Amino acid sequence: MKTKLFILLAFVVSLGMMGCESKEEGGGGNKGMIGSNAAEKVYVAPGEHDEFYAFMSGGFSGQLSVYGLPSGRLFKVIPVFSVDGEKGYGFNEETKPMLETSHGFVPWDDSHHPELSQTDGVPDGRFIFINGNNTPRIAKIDLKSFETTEIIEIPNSAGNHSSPFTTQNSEYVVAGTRFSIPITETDVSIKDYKEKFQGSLTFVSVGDDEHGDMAIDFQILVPGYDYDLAHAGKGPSHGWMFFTTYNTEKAYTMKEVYASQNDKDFIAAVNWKKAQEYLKAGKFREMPANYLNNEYSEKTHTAVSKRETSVRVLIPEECPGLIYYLPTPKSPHGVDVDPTGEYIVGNGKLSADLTVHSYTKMMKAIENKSFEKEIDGIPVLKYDEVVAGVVEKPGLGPLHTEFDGKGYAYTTFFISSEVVKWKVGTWEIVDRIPSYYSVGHLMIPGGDSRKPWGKYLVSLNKITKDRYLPTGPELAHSAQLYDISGDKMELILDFPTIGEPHYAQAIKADIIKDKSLKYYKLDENEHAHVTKSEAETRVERKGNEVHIYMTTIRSHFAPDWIEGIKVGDEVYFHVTNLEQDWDVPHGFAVKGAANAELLIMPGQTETLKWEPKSVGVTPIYCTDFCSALHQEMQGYVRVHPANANVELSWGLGEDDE
Ligand code: K7E
Ligand code: CUA
Repeated sequence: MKTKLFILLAFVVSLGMMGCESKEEGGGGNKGMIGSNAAEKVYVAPGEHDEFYAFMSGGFSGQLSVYGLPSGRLFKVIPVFSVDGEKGYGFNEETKPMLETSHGFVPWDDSHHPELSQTDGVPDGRFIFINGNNTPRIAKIDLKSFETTEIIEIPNSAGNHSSPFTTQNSEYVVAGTRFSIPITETDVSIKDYKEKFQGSLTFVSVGDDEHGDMAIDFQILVPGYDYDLAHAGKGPSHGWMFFTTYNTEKAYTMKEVYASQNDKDFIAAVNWKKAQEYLKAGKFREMPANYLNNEYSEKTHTAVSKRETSVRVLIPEECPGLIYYLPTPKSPHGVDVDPTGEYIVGNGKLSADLTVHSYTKMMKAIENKSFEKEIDGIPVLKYDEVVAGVVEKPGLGPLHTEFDGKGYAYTTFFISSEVVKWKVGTWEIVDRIPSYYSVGHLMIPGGDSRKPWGKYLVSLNKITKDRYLPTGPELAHSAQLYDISGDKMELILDFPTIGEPHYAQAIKADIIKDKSLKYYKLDENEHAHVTKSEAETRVERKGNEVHIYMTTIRSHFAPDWIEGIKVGDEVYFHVTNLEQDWDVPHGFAVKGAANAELLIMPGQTETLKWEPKSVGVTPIYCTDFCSALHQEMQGYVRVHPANANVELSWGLGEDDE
């Protein structure tokens, strides 16, 4: 039986892969020949689990999605920066504060880089972080509940792109601004870019307990370039953080031309341990700032926004040894540090070659003061003194590199649409394979850590074209899974993704799955409006506010009928799910409410706000099929005229009495 299924699957998969010819340029002539055992390699039998969790950024969806590898099955979309009607995120009263910023409620963002927390340079399965690119933020998702539990805004930043890459023990996650902006003086002409615009590199500390609280420890004010990506040093280079820059030309207009003039831009190397010494010595400036730190408590099931009013800022000129620039050819995009911590790869988008710097040489150059010049107190190291080697003519448009832990690196090439495998140290190219089409990031499970699980590689592609059944002008973005366990890379699976998956991370499933939360304990629920039993259910009026303390259990709401609400009232349904069992959420929806549903996990309390506009009877019901009598899980609310003189009344089950 099993073999037959494999053969059938192999046939179906290979048909899918080879069935259509691309009419597009840049597709790479090879249609992705599939080895006969590809289906077997990605087949996870019904009821069996995947070997890895993969976390893919949602890009312009603002969310984070969870997949299994090697199957490519989608498990969950975790709402992070964007409201999500499916889960009530950003719609219920409890999670609204998560999306508050200094600009007010921002219901969307553009999220690029998921990054797992690490211990000793290895993903530890505690948290995953992700950046908000548009309104600069970093979010933290707890990998016990798979829920977003904290979002911190980044002040003095615009376009939080080089983020949230972690240090080896998640001492910090970082945020480098992709847009430079006027910082010390804010109301200036755009034409004064060269003189008045500045960049900032932010170091956000992460608590080492189960909460992992984020706080901005310090920022560094840097020249007004575009800070694109980052990666931390590890092993010997632990204590350093590397950021790429482009637009060292400081152009403010027609950047596609004017920001591509210089032969070399820089990788900024920040010695954050030195920064900590300067902080201790008081060599920082306290700068006024305005940003929010939003935290969701899994005890109160409620998020709270805290406003912060200052940041500690370090100025390179006042802090020698804090930061250096490594010249790196042509607008480097990704900066990737190999598992040994020795090699720093600069993926020069517009360069013919791939440049690799040496940490050892960098340290020597610093010791010998081999500086080319200094920019705003930042020494520029001599290129020849820091470069370890170049991978010659590997492809066109290098963007990102990951590692397999066996001495090989894999780099994506957007323009030539391929993944190229090369040997770290000798810089020779050993294999290349097309991607369909125009690959951006790639991801090897643990591939930016000290210990990659070098078995699979996922390419995250920008253009899908003919790979799937057409769905009108908009096509799902696409991921492709390659087996990299042998000498040759082998394409074994295509699967669609949600939004635009820029970067992704993956971790061995064993590290997370047994810690995964099954339900919230009702007796530990500290929500301000919790109702712990049906006996406590009630409806209270405070002026024109009506608070409904409601519970759910298979298969009814308590109460399930309410009268005495009036037009003009502000009604709050505080619904507690009394279930104490895995996978029994209840939904809650109100006809015509200018709101989403609630989706309440077992043991949790959530609140839906409703402002009834007209007189009459309004149905309420459970949206999540929870039992054979789910369809009976419904009720009514009666709304009276604004001037009616009626008392509140409610009930459950008195038909029988
Ligand atoms: Cu290369 Cu935003 Cu990381 Cu997209 S970024 S590809
Ligand atoms: Cu509760 Cu359906």
